[in-house]
Amino acid sequence: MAAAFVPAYIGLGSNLDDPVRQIRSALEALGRVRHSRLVASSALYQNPPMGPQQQPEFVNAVAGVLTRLSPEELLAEMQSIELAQGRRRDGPRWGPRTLDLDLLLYGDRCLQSASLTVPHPGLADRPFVLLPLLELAPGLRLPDGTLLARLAAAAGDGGLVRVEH
Ligand code: A4P
Ligand code: MG
Repeated sequence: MAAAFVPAYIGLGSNLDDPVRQIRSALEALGRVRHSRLVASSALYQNPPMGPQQQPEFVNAVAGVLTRLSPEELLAEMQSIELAQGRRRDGPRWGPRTLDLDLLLYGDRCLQSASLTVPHPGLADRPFVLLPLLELAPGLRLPDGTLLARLAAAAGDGGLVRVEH
């Protein structure tokens, strides 16, 4: 466990079994992760699927946490939330899922192991990650110094529509 709280950002995505409910219940579960605090969550955004097109639209959001867990410990907590919400890992790549939780950023750390790549490799070009992240952290820079706002402007709006509640 880390000696101090580290800010981390988590991407949430769902396109099965009432995606809005899946995202809301995942946010609640993230609020209960040990040695961690959920400090911010973006709006929910509906948007077309990246990858195979013959699947339902996704709902995506981003959460900000402060955590004393290591990146691997935090990933394990995220995976148990996915499992608790009926996530199965036997579908096609980029196929439909009840819940996908991706560790986008863990402080300024760059990690590459068999189980974890941080920053998340898809972060830089996915509007459904960049726009909710920008909402939470407009001045954020990635560990390599790139300004998030610059990536978001380059990626475009990705057809994101804010889910009203
Ligand atoms: N892993 C490595 N790094 C990370 C990280 N930073 N965060 C490993 C989370 N996991 C990480 O993940 C496979 C393995 O990646 C994990 O066991 C972990 O050790 P997974 O969640 O089982 O697989 P996946 O999510 O199906 O694969 P992948 O390639 O991560 O899919 P993506 O990139 O998440 O894409 N369209 C829209 N509009 N919105 C979406 O959210 N999502 C996907 C899935 C496709 N199309 C989408 C969306
Ligand atoms: Mg994933």
